[in-house]
Amino acid sequence: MHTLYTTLGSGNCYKVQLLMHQLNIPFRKINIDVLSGETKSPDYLAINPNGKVPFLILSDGRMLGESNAMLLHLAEGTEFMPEDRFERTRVYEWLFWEQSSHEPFISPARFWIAIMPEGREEKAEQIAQWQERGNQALKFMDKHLSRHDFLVGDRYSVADIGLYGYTCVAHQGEFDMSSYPAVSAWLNRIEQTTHYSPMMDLAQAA
Ligand SMILES: N[C@@H](CCC(=O)N[C@@H](CS)C(=O)NCC(=O)O)C(=O)O
Repeated sequence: MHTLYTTLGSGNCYKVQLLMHQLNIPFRKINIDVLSGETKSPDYLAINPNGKVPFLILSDGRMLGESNAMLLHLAEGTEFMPEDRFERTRVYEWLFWEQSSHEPFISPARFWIAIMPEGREEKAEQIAQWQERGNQALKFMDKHLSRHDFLVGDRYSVADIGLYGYTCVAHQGEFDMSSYPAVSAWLNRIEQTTHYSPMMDLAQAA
């Protein structure tokens, strides 16, 4: 069985759990307390020297960091990964974009507003910058999704799961989702897919 090191409330951890849940892949979940610094503890660094979650140990003992690398590995050969070469490349394109132009802005804005609000005042200037860049990302997604039901090939794929991880909690970073009707409709569409489960349900599952 695979083992996933994860933490509560992380979109990066959630996306991997959601894919495994939807693929019905059994896995052992080990919760790491990021807020108390457990990712930087000697015990955890001995497992993952990069000191981050999620971290996946495959059933054969091989290890993987980076949520989107995990998504690509787990989706290979399933209905979540297109067979067509160009569509596969489009999946990579969205997942690379998520880590460069979406998650780095939406995730910290949400973190300092909803998860660590005691730091909000001190971070106010940065939060405003993250919100500006996050809004650019949501606008870009909205334009694409106003013409397509899903991100790649008009069918649900691992690209949607990768982007869903933090888009579904963007409102917690005070992103006004009513400004993004196509993104909101896409979130609803994902929530209707087979074996979909919300972030907190999967976080609390054994
Ligand atoms: N690019 C990485 C980001 C991983 C990441 O930043 N994880 C955060 C939680 S979402 C973390 O481990 N933070 C704790 C730390 O940096 O010590 C991925 O997609 O997996």
